[in-house]
Amino acid sequence: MNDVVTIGDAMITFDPSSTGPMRFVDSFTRKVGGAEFNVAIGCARLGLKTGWITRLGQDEFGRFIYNFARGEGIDISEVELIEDFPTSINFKEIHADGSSKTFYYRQKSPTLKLTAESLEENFFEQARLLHVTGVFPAVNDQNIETVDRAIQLAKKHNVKISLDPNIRLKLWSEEKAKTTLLRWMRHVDYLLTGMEEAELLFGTTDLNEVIDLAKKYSISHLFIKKGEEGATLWTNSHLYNEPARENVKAVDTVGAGDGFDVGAIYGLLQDWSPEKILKFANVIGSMVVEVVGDNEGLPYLSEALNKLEDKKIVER
Ligand code: KDG
Repeated sequence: MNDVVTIGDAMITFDPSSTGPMRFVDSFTRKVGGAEFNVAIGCARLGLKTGWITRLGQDEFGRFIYNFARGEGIDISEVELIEDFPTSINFKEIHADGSSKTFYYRQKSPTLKLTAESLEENFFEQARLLHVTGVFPAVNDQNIETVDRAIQLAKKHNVKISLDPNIRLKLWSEEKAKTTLLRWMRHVDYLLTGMEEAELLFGTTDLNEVIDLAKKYSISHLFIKKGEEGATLWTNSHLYNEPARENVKAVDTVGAGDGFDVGAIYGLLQDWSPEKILKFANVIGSMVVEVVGDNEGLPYLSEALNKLEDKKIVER
């Protein structure tokens, strides 16, 4: 039985050896990435039983990701390697302030071989939470149908649903992102979004209006991620605000939102107080930006709890 189930398109991520425009970078390090995959890695590191549904190419990169996921202790029973479909890749450009650009090579993604019909109902039956984001459905239209079915199965088995809009306008249009994600909104229990994405979806940056819409969709927990300014959580008619962790030196901001989601999911599944959930989510997001790579900064539970409690650790 898995606590968390997610579904996504993973990539080999090439991290640049130097900052600045990618055309001047002459070497890269091979890592792995993918928004939903990052969340799976983070949840597994915290000790949650985590299942991941995907298709990878039957190639060297696909085998590397498969073994990586297995090494992290993720349930890969719903991962298959597909012949003649290359594993997706992306190259990152990182700037001196930690911000970045991404260049995708993920057409003819192996997830084209993952259909709604191929989802195993028993994978959802005993899960506690299904995490979906806007990246997987943006990769190809068929993935939208697959998420439709995943949501249907989750609802059938009373599995909570978390959604991170993760809107990638290099992959789909604003209009399509909006129509698709809003169609799923009434099934969402936990919405984890930035204000920019909320504006694209709901047409407003007024927090009260966003809360009213969340109520309309029966969202029980609305998280607003604000990066260096911390985060806000609206739940049970209350609004909670937590500042970001202090003295964080960001070297690579990619994956920070996924880290936040991991902390929020963990806290929600432990039934923690809203304040503690927010703080933990902020802490994990901040740990991700302190390390180069989309998921290398995702902590093990003891590391995250030490940071949460601000414990001084003897390192040598
Ligand atoms: O959230 C981090 C992801 O953006 C990264 O790992 C790669 O999935 C990815 C994407 O689509 O950009």
